[in-house]
Amino acid sequence: MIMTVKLYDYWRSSSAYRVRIALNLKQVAYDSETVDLHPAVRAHLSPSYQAINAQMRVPAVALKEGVFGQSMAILEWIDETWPTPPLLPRLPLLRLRARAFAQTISSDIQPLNTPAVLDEIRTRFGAGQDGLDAWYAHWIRRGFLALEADLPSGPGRFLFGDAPTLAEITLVPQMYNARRFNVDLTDVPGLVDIDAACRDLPAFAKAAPEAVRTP
Ligand SMILES: N[C@@H](CCC(=O)N[C@@H](CS)C(=O)NCC(=O)O)C(=O)O
Repeated sequence: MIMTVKLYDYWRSSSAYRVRIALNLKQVAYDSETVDLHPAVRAHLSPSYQAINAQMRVPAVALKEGVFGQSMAILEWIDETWPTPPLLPRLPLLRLRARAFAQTISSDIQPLNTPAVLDEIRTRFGAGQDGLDAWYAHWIRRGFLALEADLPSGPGRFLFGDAPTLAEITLVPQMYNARRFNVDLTDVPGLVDIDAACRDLPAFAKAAPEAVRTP
């Protein structure tokens, strides 16, 4: 299928980073349109972006049928539209585990640390920078320690064999956030190893924030 996807994107958004990785793994070309989330700009809250994406978040994909947000739904759409290479393992039990791993990050970590939530804690409850940093690290560490305690032990370089899945696609951007905010990773060595192995792959390297950085 010949098609170029338009992606509403921001270089530092971990949710958009997931979609960039998946599109690269599938070798699907995309045009990135920056929605500047920087606190001094907050373009995602502008009326013009709200008219495009009522959720006022990135990522979103613009298709001829409309604009659609939510990175995990977009990842599934990508996998269903371009089935090769698959983003999930073959066996149902491993698919369950890969999805659960990904959702620990996409449902239990990232939503608590997104700018909208941090802004509310700051403005409504008066949290200072130390409090915000502690909050941020708390949710990453709680999720990461759970993932580390239950890492799959099958053969292969990655979590579920010799190819990355939804699990790694969500892990690597969250590890980026953890490093960016100096979260202690010394007791999650398995996650650190998987992250490093993934970042060696061209599809992950090309999607990295430093590789797609906009001013
Ligand atoms: N569940 C959404 C989360 C999207 C999300 O929170 N994106 C962040 C950037 S990583 C965002 O746009 N935040 C804007 C805000 O918090 O106001 C998804 O997976 O796409």
